[in-house]
Amino acid sequence: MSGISSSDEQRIASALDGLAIELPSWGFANTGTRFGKFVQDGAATSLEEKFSDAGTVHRLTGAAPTVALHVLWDMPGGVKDIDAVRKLESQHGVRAGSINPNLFQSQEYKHGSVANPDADIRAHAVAHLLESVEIGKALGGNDISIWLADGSNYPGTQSIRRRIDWTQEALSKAHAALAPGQRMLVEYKPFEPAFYHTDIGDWGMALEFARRSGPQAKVLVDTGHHYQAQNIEQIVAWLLHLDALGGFHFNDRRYADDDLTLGSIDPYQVFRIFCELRYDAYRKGAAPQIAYMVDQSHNLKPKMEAMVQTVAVAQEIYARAALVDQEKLAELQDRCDLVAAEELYRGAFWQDVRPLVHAWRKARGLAEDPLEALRSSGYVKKISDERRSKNSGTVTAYA
Ligand code: PSV
Ligand code: MN
Repeated sequence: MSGISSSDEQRIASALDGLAIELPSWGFANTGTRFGKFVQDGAATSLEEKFSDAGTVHRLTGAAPTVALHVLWDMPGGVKDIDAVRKLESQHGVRAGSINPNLFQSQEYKHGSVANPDADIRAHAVAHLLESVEIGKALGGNDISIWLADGSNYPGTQSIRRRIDWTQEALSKAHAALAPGQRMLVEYKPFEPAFYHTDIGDWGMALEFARRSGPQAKVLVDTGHHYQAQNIEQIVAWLLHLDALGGFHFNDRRYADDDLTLGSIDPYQVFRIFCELRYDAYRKGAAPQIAYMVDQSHNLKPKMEAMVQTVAVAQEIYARAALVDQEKLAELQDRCDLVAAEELYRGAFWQDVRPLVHAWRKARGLAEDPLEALRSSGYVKKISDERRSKNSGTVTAYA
């Protein structure tokens, strides 16, 4: 391959060895937009089916060993469902990953969950957070990944300041309940469903909440949760600098929180984010502890294919980022040789590393092309036949 040395190849192989992508259970189910869902015969209709699908993606890619769970959607019985989850883990060869409390769906959360002006509702929300922490503990100290829909739609209708206090109170309580080593990830989002103010609206707010909660709290960056034109890699660089980055929710977008598949619109942005992560590992001599999670909604693409494609894209772009020669880049940056520095950076992005990623898979006994392997496996046909009747008549508007 043009300009790729054997040390580059080794760097790519060890980078890929260290890259694990967590898949969202909800990415296999019938999700869509708020205007409706287009039901797929093979969509997962139960937690068992989600585990089966995630296990299949992992078997095909070797890079997706965990599945993120959303408590209400996947474990409506809370801690009572733990044995069932453990069974599914061993049946399907994938472990439960981050535990996502659901503080946005119930009717009582109309004016917020942990920041609701009603103390009883706040207490109810905190109890759910604490139960989520317990679930995480029981499953092996899994991360708790918190996203709050809390906010308001109209100026003056809610106290931004009091809601800061209430949110902090709840997050501090959740942090105090964590097991040693268990992490709490705080996700931010500037808008939707709240359209005037969101209580955790950006990375500064998430960072401050995390810091005040305690050392096991980190920030989660969902790539879709930014204003247009925001420099996401700079946010990533800052969070890494502060040792405050805990994880990602990967997806792509053209307009807002579109939840499209990773790298489908702007693969260069994914590359720039991965470059910051690679730089951090280079600078510190060890990879940061980051949960690389996917948060996508596949309304039109076939769900299994979309997931396999996402993992493959993540691997390909990560491999390109691993090609950047950090020492050389730093040298060029110090000399302010702008064009040469940019060419080195951009040049890595334009390398076709797919043959090397294929070779990496082959060396590990995996299918060289996991998408092709999925197609020829007959898995999608099988699940479509098995689940068709369960999926018919499930068209409902997306909440
Ligand atoms: C909200 O838009 C979000 O990104 C949060 O992470 C939720 O948990 C997820 O999507 C699924 O609704
Ligand atoms: Mn998210």
